[in-house]
Amino acid sequence: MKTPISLLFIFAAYNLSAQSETFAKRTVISGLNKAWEVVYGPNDSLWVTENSAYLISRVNVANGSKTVLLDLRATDGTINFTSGSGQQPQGGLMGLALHPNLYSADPLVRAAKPWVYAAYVYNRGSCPGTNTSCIFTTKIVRYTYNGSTLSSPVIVLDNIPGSSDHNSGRLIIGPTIEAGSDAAHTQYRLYYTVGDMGAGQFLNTTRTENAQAVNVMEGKVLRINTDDDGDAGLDAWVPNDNPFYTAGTVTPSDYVYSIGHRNAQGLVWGTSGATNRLFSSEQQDRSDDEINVIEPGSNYGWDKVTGFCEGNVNGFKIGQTTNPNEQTFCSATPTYKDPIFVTFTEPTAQMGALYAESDNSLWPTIASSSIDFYKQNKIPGWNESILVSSLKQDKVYRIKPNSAGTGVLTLPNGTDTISYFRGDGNRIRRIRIAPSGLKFYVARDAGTIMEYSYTGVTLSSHFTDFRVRLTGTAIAELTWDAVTDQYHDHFEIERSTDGNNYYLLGRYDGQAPYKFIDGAVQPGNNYYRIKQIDKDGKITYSQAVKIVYDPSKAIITIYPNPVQDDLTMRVSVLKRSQMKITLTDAEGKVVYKKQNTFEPGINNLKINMRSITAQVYILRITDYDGEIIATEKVIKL
Ligand SMILES: [Ca+2]
Ligand SMILES: [Ca+2]
Ligand SMILES: [Ca+2]
Repeated sequence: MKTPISLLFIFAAYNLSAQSETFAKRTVISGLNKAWEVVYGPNDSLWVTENSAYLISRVNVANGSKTVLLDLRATDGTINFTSGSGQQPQGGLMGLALHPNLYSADPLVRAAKPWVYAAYVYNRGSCPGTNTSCIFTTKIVRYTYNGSTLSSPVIVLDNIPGSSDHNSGRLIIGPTIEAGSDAAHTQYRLYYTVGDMGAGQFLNTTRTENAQAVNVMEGKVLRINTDDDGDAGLDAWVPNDNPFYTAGTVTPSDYVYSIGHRNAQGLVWGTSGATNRLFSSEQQDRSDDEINVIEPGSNYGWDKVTGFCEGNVNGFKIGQTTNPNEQTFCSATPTYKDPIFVTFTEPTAQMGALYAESDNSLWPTIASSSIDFYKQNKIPGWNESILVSSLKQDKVYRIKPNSAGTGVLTLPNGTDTISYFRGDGNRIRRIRIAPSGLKFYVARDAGTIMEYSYTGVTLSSHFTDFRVRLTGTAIAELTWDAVTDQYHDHFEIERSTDGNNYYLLGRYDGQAPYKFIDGAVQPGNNYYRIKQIDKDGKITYSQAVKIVYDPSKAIITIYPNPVQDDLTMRVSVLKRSQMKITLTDAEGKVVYKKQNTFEPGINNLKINMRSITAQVYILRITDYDGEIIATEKVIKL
């Protein structure tokens, strides 16, 4: 029976063709006791968890030197097992997340929330029956980072079920401060994956499958507070807007964000189109490894559905379901959500042969171990891609979700997947993208972390930002940022009053900073765009920016910029006007929002920027009807 399966697999793998981009590689560090999580930390460091050694360390990217920040086996006596064979649960020390404040250049911001979160299996409990693995327990703990050690453990969530298999264990923090009923409930949230404990297979053949049981944490994505929200008891760490939250005694379902997961070891937020989405990579059984878009309250199907809800496993045991009918379950379950992608699948006609194949290396799965999101205009074609690492195939796969988050796009090789970073040892545990978008870190179970540096051509001329603001009567100032290469010749500035027919306003031949003044802004709608022209005539357009010029409305100036303390907006209006001011970071996260009424004449409005992280922000001022009056790039020092 091996032959047909392995032939099928080779055929499927052939479609996942290899890369054309080039990379230089080096080993950052070796000799690790299996790096499980790798986080790109402040000051070009990699923060690493070693799963059976229970060490949390900081690795200097440049020279590979390792500083142990916490040795859990030495400090936590509740870890009651060794790393020896038959003792160590799957994973062990797993997820790690750094509070966003730790990335701030402002020491006061860092000192306010110097927190690091780790998830680990700590208790080996009863081992019922000879054919059942031990029941372990997992917890999520918050530590305080003082620059050289992690101390002051605070238990965020305890009594998460653990197993010898399928603990999942990925821990991340959402990209935005998430709203709550008051200041204490408004904070960043943790997202954590718990697997199905391997129920129904190998040592856990008789373990109950709980992925569909809302009030058991197994087979779930959990959502948890990063800080005490002031509620009594355990509720201090439960976000009150979780989809299954009920006030009163805290139960496991209060933490649950989504259900029906088998083993989601990858979890990442990414912006595709204009929407922040939570993507997961999930290991399925004999085929159908999934990429999902995780939404609150949704059901991802395990152990009633695997891969798409098309019936390919109908009649074949999945999890503890001996005779599944995928379509029957999906039509009876309105919260069910299909994956956006499966790496390999098999039709029903091949399932019998696949189930007869005992060598799991021949199953058409990749055993996805992690996922990261590429949001950079650096490597041509890569912006808004997902990278997925695999334990089985010694590869990192790139796929590109569509902007609606419902499926994936076709890549330049004509298929949905391109693979990278092959040939340096098997079992890739983690892929991490550096903030530069040009370096990639790959942790392998062999104990190494490799760095792959992109050596190809980076995107030629492209626009990274374009802003327009009214600076006086019928006067608009246009400023833009663009990356240009040796083929760049000049820019042309165009304007339209209908967003369709553009007219040339002028030409810019100089160097950065790029700036153009339009001294004849039209009353009503004005659309602007910048055209970049190469020496050979090749053209790239910026996005269009629309402003509305109503001479009766407002003239706005903003200073100082860059700003350290207070940003002053000087707003001159002819009549009483209500405006909305928002400040967003590069990822679209709103860090400041205010509605203000301006009185006729000159108004000064100050925004206190002291506690805001040092980076580039976009300030938008819109009028009561939502029309943009001005957008401005603000640099916080
Ligand atoms: Ca709460
Ligand atoms: Ca699924
Ligand atoms: Ca299916």
